[in-house]
Amino acid sequence: MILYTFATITYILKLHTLMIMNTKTLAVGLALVLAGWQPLSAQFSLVNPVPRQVSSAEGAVLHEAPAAWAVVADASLRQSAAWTLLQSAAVKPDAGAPFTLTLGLKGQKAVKKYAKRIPSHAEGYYLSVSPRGAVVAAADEAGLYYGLQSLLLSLSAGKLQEATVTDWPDVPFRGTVEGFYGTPWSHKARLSQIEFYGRHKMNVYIYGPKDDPYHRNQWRLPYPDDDARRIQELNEHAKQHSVKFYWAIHPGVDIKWTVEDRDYLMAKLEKMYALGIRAFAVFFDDIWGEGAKADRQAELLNYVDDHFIKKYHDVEPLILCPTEYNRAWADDAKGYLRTLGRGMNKDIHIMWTGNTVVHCIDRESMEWINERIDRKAYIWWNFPVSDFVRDHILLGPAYGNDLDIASTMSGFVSNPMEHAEASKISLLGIADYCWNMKAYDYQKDWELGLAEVLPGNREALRTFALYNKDLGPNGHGFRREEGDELLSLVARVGQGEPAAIVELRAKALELGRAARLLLGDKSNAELHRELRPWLLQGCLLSEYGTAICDLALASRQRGAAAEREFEALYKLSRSINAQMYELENSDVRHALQPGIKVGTKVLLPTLNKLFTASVDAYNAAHGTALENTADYNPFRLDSDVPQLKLLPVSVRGNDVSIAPSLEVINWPKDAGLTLTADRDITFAGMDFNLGVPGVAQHFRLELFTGGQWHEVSLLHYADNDPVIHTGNELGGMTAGKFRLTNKSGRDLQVYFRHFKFVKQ
Ligand code: LOG
Repeated sequence: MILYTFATITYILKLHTLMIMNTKTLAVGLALVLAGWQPLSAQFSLVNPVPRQVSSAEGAVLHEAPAAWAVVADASLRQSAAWTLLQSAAVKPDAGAPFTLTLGLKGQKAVKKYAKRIPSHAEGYYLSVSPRGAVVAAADEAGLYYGLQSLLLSLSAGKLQEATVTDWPDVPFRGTVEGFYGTPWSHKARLSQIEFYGRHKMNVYIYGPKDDPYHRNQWRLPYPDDDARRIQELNEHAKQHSVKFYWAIHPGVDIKWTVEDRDYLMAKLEKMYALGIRAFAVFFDDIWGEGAKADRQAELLNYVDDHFIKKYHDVEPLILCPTEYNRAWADDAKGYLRTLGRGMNKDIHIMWTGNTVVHCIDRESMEWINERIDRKAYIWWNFPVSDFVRDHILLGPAYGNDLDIASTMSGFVSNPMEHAEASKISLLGIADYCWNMKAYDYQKDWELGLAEVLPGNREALRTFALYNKDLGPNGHGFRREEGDELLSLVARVGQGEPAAIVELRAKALELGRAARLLLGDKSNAELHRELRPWLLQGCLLSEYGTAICDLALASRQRGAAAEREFEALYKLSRSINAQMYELENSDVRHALQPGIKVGTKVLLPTLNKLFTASVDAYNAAHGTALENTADYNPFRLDSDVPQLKLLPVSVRGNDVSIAPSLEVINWPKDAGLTLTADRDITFAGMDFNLGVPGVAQHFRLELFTGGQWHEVSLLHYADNDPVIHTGNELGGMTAGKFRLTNKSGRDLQVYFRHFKFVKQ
C-alpha cells in the first residue's frame, strides 16, 4: 500500500506529465497518464471537501460501481441521518447482492475489525472500498454520514475505486448564520440550504435573521403557530442532514436586566425546546446602552447555561454574539472582552468577525482575540453577505482567510446574502475551507460552486460571475478581486491600441451573451429569480460596452460617414446609459440602497474612460462640445468618524444620499462629516435618521457660503421620531459644502439609517 494525499497525487501527476513531454512522446505519455495515474485518484477526486488521506493500491484498476449492495449494520443505526442518506442512494439495498456495505460506529460489532482505524476525532470516519464491498466505520453518527457521503460521491461517475480513506474535519462547527438585515430566507430556501450543508459536510445552521420580529424586535413573544411549525420542520430537516439547527435570540435592543426579562427569555427558550430545538445562540450585536454591558451579558448567559442548557442533557453548547464582535470596536481599557472571557462559563462559545466587521481572518488576530476571551473564538465571517451593498450580487470565490488557523477557532460560520441560492457558489468553498484548510483551493471550489447551482449553463454563469465579484466602495472598506483577467487588456486600451478595443468589445459581447442565455435558463428557478435584476443590467452593460468600443473605433476614422457613425453611436451610448440608470431605479431596486451594479471594478470604469477619451478626441478634432462625462460624481465625503468616512455618496437626479450603515456608529465628540461639491449647489431640503429620537439637539449643521460657516437649525418631526430635517431654513441656500458635527461635548452612539438632501 502506498499512502498519499491528493496534493501529492496531483504533484506526481504533473511531474509525470512533464517528464513525458520532455521526451516528446506526448501521445503515449498522455495515454499513460490517463490509463495509469488518473484512475487512481479519479473517483476519490470527485469527493469534496477533499478527504484528509486517501490511499490506493498500487496498480489498482477501476471497477464498475455496484448496482446493489447487501447492507450490514446495527439496527440502532436505522434512526441515523446516514440511514436516511442510504435510502436515497442510487445503489439499492439487496440482501442477496455480492457487494456488501458495512456500516458502524466505534464499539459496534459490525465494524469491530476496524476499530483501530477509526480516527479518534469527532465526526471522523474510516472508509475502505474493495471490489467485494465497502466499509464505513465512524467515530460517531455524523462521521458515519460523512463517510457514506464520501463513498457515494466516489461512485457518482459509475466507477468504483479501491481505496481506503481516513478523514475528519478541521473545524468542529462549520456552516452558516442567517444573520443579515433584509428579507429573511424563504422556508423553501432554508430547506434547500440545509440539504446543501449536509452534502458539503457543514454541520451548523444558525437561524438569526435580523428582520424576523420574533428573533429580535419582539423577542419576548412566542412564534405564531404557522411559524413555529415551519421552524420545527427546519429542525427535523436539519437532523436528517446531520446539521445542527441553532435558534438565535436577539434581546439586546430593549432588554432590562430584571428578573422579569430574564424569565421572558427563559420562557421563549423553553418554548423553542418544546418545538424540538436543541441548539441555541444569544446575539447582542449592533446595540448600545444597557443591553451592551459585558457583566450583565455574562451573568445572563451563565444563567441560561446553568438553568436551561445544562438542565437538559441533549442541548448543544450555547453561543454568544457579543456587542464588541470585532477588534476595531474593542476597547481594551473598558475591558468588555476580558469581562466576558473571565466571567462567562467556559463552555459558552463567543462569536467574532475579525479585525473589523467585514474582514478576512488571520492567525495574529485569532491569537489576539483568544487571549482576551480565554477560549477559541467562533468565527462569524461576513462574506458573502451583501446587506450593506445591496446594489451588488456577490458571485465570486471565498478567499483570503489564513490556511493555518484551524486549531485556533471553535467554529466558522459564514453570513450569506439574502440571495440564498446564489450564496451557494461561495458557500461550497467555505465548507471545504472548514473541513480541510490545508487542501483548500478556492479557485477550484469556485468552479465547483458554479457547476453545482447551474450544471446546465455553468460556463455562462462563470462568465457572468466574473463581473459580479467585488462589492464596490463600501463603509467597511471590504473589496474583492474582480476583473484581474482584464487588466493587461485594459492597459492596452488605455494606450489607444485599436486591436485592444476590438478585444474589449468581444469581452462585452461575451458578457451579454452569457447574461441573455441565463435570462432564459430557469432550470434553477430560485437562482434565476435572484440574478434577474443583475442579468438585465449585464445585458445593458454589454450593449453599452459594444457601443462604446464601436464609438472609440469610429472616433479614429475621418470623413462624413465616420462622423455620422460616431454621432449615432454617441447617442446610442447615452441612451443605453440612461436605460441602465432607469433600471437601477425601477421596481427591482432596494429602498435603502438603490441600484443594480455589474462590472463596477474594471469593466464599467474602463468603458466610461474610453467614452470620455473618445468624445474628447472627437470634440478636439471637430470643434464640437459633446458632453464627455459618463459617470460623474461631484460629491466627496470626508469624516473623522471612522465608521462614516468610507461610505459612498450617490446622486440620483436631484437626490444626493450617503449610503446607510447597519452598525452602531461611535460618533466622537466634536467629530463630524463634511460633504464637498465641486461647485456651488442650491439646496431644496435635507433629512437624515440617526436612529435616536431627540438627538438633533446634539448636532450642528453648517453650510459654507460666502467664505464662512453658517449654522442651520435641525428639527425632529415629532418627539418620538428619530428623523431629523432642516425645516424651511435650508431651501434656497447655496453652498459648496456642508458639515455635521457632534456638539454634545461627549461621544455619542447613534445609527446612520439614512442621509439625504435634495438640490434644486
Ligand atoms: C451584523 C450583521 C450584518 C453584518 C454585515 C454582525 C455580528 N452583525 O454591522 O447582522 O449582516 O454586519 O452588514 C453586522 O456582523 N453589523
